[in-house]
Amino acid sequence: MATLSQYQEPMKSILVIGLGISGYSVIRHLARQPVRLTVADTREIPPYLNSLKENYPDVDLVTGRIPLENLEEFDEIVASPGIELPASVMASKLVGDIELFARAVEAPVIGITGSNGKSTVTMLVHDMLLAAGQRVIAGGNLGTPALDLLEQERPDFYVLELSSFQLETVHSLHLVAAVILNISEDHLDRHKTIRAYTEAKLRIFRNAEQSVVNCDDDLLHKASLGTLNPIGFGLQPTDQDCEFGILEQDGMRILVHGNQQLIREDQLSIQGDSHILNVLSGLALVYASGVKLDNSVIQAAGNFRGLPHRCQMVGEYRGIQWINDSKATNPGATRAAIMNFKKPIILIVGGQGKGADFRNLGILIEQRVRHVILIGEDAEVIDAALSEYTERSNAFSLEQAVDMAVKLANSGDVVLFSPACASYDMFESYIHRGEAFAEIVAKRVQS
Ligand code: UMA
Ligand code: ADP
Repeated sequence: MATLSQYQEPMKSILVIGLGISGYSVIRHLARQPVRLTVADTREIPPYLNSLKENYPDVDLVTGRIPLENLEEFDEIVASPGIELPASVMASKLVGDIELFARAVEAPVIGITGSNGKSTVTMLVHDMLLAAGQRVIAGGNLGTPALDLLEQERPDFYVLELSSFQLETVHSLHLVAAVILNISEDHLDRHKTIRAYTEAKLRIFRNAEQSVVNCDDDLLHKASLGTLNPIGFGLQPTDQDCEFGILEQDGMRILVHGNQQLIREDQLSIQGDSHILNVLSGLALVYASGVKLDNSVIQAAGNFRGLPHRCQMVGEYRGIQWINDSKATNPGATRAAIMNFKKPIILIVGGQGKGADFRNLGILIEQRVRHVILIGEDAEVIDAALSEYTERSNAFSLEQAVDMAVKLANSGDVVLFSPACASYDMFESYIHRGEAFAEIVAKRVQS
């Protein structure tokens, strides 16, 4: 007679690619299920190697390479966002941590993507929901990996920052509200074309109950017209398409929802167009999630002081403002940063350009920037792209760049460190880079 075990499905075999923070969160999540796990990483000593050996000795491990030759053996492949896989890896079997999160999550999820402002809006929405008395957990591409969030007590809302890499492998994410804040060139070394990059981002709207749409961006506006229940936001008067917008009164901008005035620009803790847009999108997301925009929510929006390394003032000496915008890892963020200041700018820029076209910054730089100081691996590429515009100098190090800026800046100027590039050529991360800048400014400028 056949036993029950003879009729049981064979154990699923899953390959996890990447043993960084998200790969390890995937292992932790899957290890609770009856599956056979293998993890592979191209690095000989990936970051979570010791934790894996200590806590999950049964997981098969391949280091120094990905076993591309026997992918057929696996029922599913869970790839970390940072790894670029050859096209030969079967798309039907390929997922990422966000897909696993989507299958397991039991509370409403708000999703936020875009080229710039994701982390800021994620934390802003988190603060606004908290002020509304909701239990809320935020993470994803920012801070705690999505799957680790599921280990905490179930909240009223999850707020997820989602990158294009994470969205590429998502199939069943069902968001209560979703936004693409903006699109500008980024990660073209991986996505190859802006179209492929945009398509990855647009996946956030699949199955979203409400889409929050940037009306100032024609491409995004058109692309999201077919989505469910779009709610528009933009730096423009409100109308049917653009529910969250701006009313100008006596030279002052007021953020409005339809005809309802919510908050004046001078009541926000951060000034500048990009922040107004971030607040409008945040308000639209909270509203789209079914939470009332009462006074406590509006106050939380006004009190939000921003995150470190995003247009953060790190000193003001002899009438010169020193701004750390190390998180500007693409030209779009640097464009927004330049636009935020009305004063003459000395711009420190450069690092790893990720294949971006810096010529698009040329005209704005010509109009607003007095001098450009170039640093990092792609300094020459940026120098060539800006050759028709504004004076430029090369610095060998960030210290030298700051010293040059000290000599160039006059009272009333802004020295803006907004690299428009990734940091990995000279630093461990954008955080390390921003801290280095702040320290150098404190040492060399204050003294
Ligand atoms: N890597 C290898 N071999 C491998 C696997 C990875 O060399 O086999 C390299 C990658 O090329 C990359 C690095 O290791 O340079 C990290 O990749 P990863 O996928 O292991 O990354 P994690 O450490 O797990 O972090 C990832 C996100 N990183 C990326 O998408 C590159 C983190 O976003 C995210 O916070 C974390 O998961 C938790 O979800 C960081 C990021 O830079 C902040 N994101 C990009 C951005 O915001 O622009 C998309
Ligand atoms: P992300 O998570 O998308 O990288 P962050 O909130 O960390 O976004 O900000 C990254 C960079 O983008 C910073 O330089 C910041 O000053 C800039 N930024 C913030 N909001 C916007 C916006 N709405 N548009 C363009 N740039 C922005």
